[in-house]
Amino acid sequence: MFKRIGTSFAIAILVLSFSFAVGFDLRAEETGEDSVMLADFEGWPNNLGGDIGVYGSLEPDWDMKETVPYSWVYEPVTPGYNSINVHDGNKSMRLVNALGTKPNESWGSFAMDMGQTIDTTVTPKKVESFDASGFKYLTFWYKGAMGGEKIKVIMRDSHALSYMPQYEHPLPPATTEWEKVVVPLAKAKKRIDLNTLDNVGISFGVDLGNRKGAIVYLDTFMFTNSE
Ligand SMILES: [Ca+2]
Repeated sequence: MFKRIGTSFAIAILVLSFSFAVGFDLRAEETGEDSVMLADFEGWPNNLGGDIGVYGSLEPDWDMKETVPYSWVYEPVTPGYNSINVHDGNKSMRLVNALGTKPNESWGSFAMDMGQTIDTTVTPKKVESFDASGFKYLTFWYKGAMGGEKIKVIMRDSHALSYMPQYEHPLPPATTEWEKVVVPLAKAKKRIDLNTLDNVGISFGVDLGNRKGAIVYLDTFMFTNSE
């Protein structure tokens, strides 16, 4: 009798522990405590619901899109598509310098809002800020078409008075392989308010030493606690 009760009790404890384990796993995944996807470019707009945009020398000439490479989501319907230019899933982001509507602009940038647009009547436009203070790193992958392409990570918070980046993080020149970038947010924290992050982007223009027609691919932007 005692033995049977003991066994049932042990099984009950086992089942209970198992449910707890599963419960905790699900919760971690649902809330994304360890990492949050900012942009995988598989859906629209970005994974946080914010707009994406390309400006300056990166602005595409859509009339030429069948024959001239352009800055935008790189996907199976893109002319000349090759899956080696995608790191995860079927889509990445392609940046093309100075082949669009502003070939002589000295700067070019790609920008991602951290949340939905709230007010477009002010400058910079107001968006739903993202609290990145619980994460140690911003990580993503990049790959050049030729190698040697130069990019910089740029960030802006809700206190910014203009669209000029408040924090810039230079990177080694791209190679023709996919390279992982790990930006330590502790460094950014000295210049921007991570509690109300509004925009994360990439600078990729002539001003960084890029030639006309330089191409770089980006994929899988995440906020994470592990490198
Ligand atoms: Ca992707």
